[in-house]
Amino acid sequence: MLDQDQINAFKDQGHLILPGFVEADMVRQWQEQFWQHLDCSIDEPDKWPDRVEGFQPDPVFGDLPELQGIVKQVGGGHFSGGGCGVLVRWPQKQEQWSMPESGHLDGYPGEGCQAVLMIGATTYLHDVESQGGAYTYWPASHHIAHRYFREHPHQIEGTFRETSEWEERGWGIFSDDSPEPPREFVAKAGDVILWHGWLCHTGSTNVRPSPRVGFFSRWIHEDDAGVRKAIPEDPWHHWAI
Ligand SMILES: O=C(O)CCC(=O)C(=O)O
Ligand SMILES: [Fe+2]
Repeated sequence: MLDQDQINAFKDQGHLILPGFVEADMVRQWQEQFWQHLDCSIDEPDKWPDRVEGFQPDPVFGDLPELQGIVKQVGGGHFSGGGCGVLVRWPQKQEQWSMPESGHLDGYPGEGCQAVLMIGATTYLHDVESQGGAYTYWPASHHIAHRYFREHPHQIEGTFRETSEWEERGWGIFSDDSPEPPREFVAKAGDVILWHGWLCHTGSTNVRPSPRVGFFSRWIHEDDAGVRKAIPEDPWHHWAI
């Protein structure tokens, strides 16, 4: 469960970092499962596959009781989802690293809006250093999306990608006016970042020797259609915090 200071920081910054959230023993088990699935080890880069298919940790990240407890706390029991996306960014040492220039909001993969994301959680299977393929985000940018969708409530359906502003700025609509520059989630294995569904974010290039193995869990509101119908003045209207 989060304490009041953590809740305040999450609301203010649109994200919250929980160091050492996943127990070391769990991380070790997940590491074993992962490398067993790939039939090689982290010390055998020559054997690493290009793509990782069909891997799910057991238990899945989104099922960890401590994480479910937090999601229940912040969503008042009305958020549904969890699961575990597994996103691997293998080292690309020949690439030049630079900080990503723009990000995206989850929920808008193709045309239209898949669902309005409420909260996401990300952890790493191995430590990730700077320029190591970190999840990268614009701190406090969730306020920008809230302002934008208050002004343009229908664009919640994804039609912001049909506007002239989009032509000019793309996803910059949700990050250009961010109070701070983008930041990498540089973290130890098992550290967790909770992020508001409207936090602008993206992946980044990995030019370090270690693979970036990210686990992603996401929750939407059980009444997603209702959430889309009106953008409340209080950005926390659908939350329990
Ligand atoms: O790989 C990352 O760190 C970010 C991936 C991402 O933004 C996504 O899967 O929606
Ligand atoms: Fe994303």
